[in-house]
Amino acid sequence: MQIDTSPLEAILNEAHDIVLVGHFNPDGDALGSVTAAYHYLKARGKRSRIILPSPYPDNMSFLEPDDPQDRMLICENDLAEARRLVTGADAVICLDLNRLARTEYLEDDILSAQGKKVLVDHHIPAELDRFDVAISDTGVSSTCELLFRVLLAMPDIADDPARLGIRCAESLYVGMMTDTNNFANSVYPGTFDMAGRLIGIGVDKDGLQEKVLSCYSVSRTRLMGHMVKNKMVVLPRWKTAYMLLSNKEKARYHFQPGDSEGFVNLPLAIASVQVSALFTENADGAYVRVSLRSKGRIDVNRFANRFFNGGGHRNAAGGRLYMPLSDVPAYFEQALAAWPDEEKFS
Ligand SMILES: [Mn+2]
Repeated sequence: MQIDTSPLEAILNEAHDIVLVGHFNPDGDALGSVTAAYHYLKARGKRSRIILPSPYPDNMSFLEPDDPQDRMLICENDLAEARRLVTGADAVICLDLNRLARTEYLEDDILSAQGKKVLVDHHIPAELDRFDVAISDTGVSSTCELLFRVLLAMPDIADDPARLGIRCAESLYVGMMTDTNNFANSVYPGTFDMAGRLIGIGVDKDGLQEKVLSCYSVSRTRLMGHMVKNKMVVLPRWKTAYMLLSNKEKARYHFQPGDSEGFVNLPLAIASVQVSALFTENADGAYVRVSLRSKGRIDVNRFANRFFNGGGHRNAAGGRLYMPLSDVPAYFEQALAAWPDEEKFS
């Protein structure tokens, strides 16, 4: 993969204050990519601030920049400050999102900001024309893998991963590891190449795995058991399984952000299940979060697009439903029945 980084290089050369923006409900790839970019820019002598729409899972706090002044800013804690930073930035770099609406609060602010707009993302392209520079590739595991390629192509790194520094390298590894579900999905030859090169410069693979993937509470593990045993509905006719997670259950199991990470993958361990869905009531009850996973050529991106106000990738997508959780099963079964065959396979 050859990436022409000269337009990005030109923007970075001119910019002094930069903001790095991730998506709502930030996951490992969002956090990995914004923090990796932060460390790279810092080493280049640039000031940057990370802005996230909503809080991140506790187990990712080790990715926080060391400098207290540079701590990640959460819109839900201080939206006015987030807007001020976006407005005043010389460059706004969005990572791991394909639509500005995924920033939840900042779409209009980013659009009207004076600074240059940059996108680095691996979702199906949607709004490339809204950016001055858009680096978008779906043929990678994660935004972190794409960012790794971009950084290696920058003149100051010159294809030498050792020049990234260990914090940057760790962040990149975390995003790739979490988005691939620890090398289980969306893995390309380049993904292993990246992993090998990062481990080669000292990234502690086992340590990161333990910190990020083996980090849950007792109650989270019990909630997972409850979901599989009591909530999973299998629809043999559609080779599909789904689970509903209500706010009541979240309270009962002391739910923390990130606790339902991975739940949607569990039914895919069943041989006869090709599609899995998790429907989670949002904390304020305003909508239901939809997570979809599929095996092989079944395309849940277009399914999410048509029926669930969302999108993503072929085998992993998400969206929202604006209806009570209790109405979801009937809607979901209707959607499965109405899913056109020509959109089902890609
Ligand atoms: Mn991602």
